[in-house]
Amino acid sequence: MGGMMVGAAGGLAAEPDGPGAREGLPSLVPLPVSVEERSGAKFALGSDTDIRTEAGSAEARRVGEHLAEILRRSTGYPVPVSDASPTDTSGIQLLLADADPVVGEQGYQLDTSPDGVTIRAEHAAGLFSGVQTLRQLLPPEVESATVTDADWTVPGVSITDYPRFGHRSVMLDVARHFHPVDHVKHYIDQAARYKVNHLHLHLTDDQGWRIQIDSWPRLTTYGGSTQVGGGPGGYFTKDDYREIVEYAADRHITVVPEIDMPGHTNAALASYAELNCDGIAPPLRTDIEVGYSSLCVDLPLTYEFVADVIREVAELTPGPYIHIGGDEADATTDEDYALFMSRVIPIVEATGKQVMGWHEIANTDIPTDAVPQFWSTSTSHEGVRAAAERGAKVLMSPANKTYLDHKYDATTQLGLQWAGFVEVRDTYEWDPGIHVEGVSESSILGVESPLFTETIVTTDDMEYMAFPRLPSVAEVGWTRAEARDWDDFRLRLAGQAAHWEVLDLNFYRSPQIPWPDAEHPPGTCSAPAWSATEVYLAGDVVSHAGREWTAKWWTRGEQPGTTGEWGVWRDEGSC
Ligand code: TNX
Repeated sequence: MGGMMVGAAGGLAAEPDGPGAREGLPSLVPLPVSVEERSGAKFALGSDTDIRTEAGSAEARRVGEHLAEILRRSTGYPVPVSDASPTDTSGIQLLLADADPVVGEQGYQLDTSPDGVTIRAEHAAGLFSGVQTLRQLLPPEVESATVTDADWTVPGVSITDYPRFGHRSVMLDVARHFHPVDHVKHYIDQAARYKVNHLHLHLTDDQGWRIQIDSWPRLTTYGGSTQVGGGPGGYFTKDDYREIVEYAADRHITVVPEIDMPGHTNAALASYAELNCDGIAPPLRTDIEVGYSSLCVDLPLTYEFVADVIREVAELTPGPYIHIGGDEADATTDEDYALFMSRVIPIVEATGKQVMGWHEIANTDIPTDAVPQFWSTSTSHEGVRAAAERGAKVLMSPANKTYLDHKYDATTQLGLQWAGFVEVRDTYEWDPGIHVEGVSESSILGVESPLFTETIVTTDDMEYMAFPRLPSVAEVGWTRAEARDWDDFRLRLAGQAAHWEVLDLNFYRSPQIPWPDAEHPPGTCSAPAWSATEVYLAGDVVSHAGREWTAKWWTRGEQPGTTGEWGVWRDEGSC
């Protein structure tokens, strides 16, 4: 059965394996630790394929049901799910025994044989990750919402895989524009595909309060009644919120709720006059200014308010973290900010939860189990460095690398740009383990890509900003730095597009990625591929990103398609 090691290229160059086989291995994102191709071990799903899950494990069964649902929807096969038995090893097996211990808490092994696919892990989280890999190994039609005809073959592979960082997160701001439960579930589905395992919900901000708090009902009935631009806003009832938490948990995603304070609190201050130092409620705000609001640090009622809110939010939170914001508190003096945090952090800890906060919290005396979230565009921060030195873990979301609300380039209609443009390559080429001075790999909890929503209204907007950057940051969080290579990644990312087409995702067709062209499948360009190090003269023709380009004058290192109308390369169309 001679295995062939597939390196960072993820098997793109593998040989076709008999008539009707799809060429090579499908591209995988995030790139697994090791993928060995096993020609002759491919498995064809059929109407008799079943799923067998570790006997006695309700969690493994849930993962099996999740996979069955996807397969039934697209293949139309019945795909029954039952207990695994040692005597029948055919079909799709999801097992919690005999995994190589190297896979750890979240990793898995996936092996195909002509009789089936076996995924082994130590925990259900690993099985779930293995199932996401299996989805990418199947033809893109597996994502179809209706029964489709396709060659339901899984290529012969042996994969061992586990993440670099245990905490891989996305953030969604439901405060600037309210995003109802359906939008959130949709986002969870997209994130889960790329092995993201946390969802940070930015639940409160100046423009709206989005989570029901029984002891302070006007926070939502009044404070949730509008949003950026003046639309009707909205909020999650506790039942809505529980529904999100459960939906996420079914996809092995833990929800981290954020109550942003002491700044970003205009909606709360507008809802309750008595929370203001002067006793006067400000009007609701629908603009996107930041840094003007602050809870009243000297007021005893402020801490009763915080304790009530945190208690009710903690009750809704099975996960270990509560995020207390703490960013951009420009209307709070440094002394007041430190005093506020010294009183609020113990309130959170009294509920048994761990504190997360934007990195400004590290300017105060935070406990070592509090997690500062680094969002700066700079690569040094004294407070964060000192917290890490004392043993704190840091969550990495540098704005110029991970902010999904930022414009890709000058032509992007949506988004902000205070941290500069954030193209796909920017989100890929950085290393969380060495990004911040004095904060080493062992101090990094993980990586997050935040989606602030000042300009983001619809699910189409969300998709456009998140794809393809969300999968890129997801790979930064999952795959070891030594195994990551931009030239390889862009090809694998291009390979994801076929799945996104089936899902009807509104993704941004970055000129940095060689997207497949349905009429001109990749590989039919005859001109030599553009190379960043080659010197080209006027008239030279290259192929790049599935298109042909002619140089207008001498050039080196300037990528075709990135410099617009006045660039050196003339676009001759797709090839
Ligand atoms: C800064 S990042 C903010 C948010 C904005 C975002 C827009 C951070 C911790 N605070 O209030 O929505 O920029 O990119």
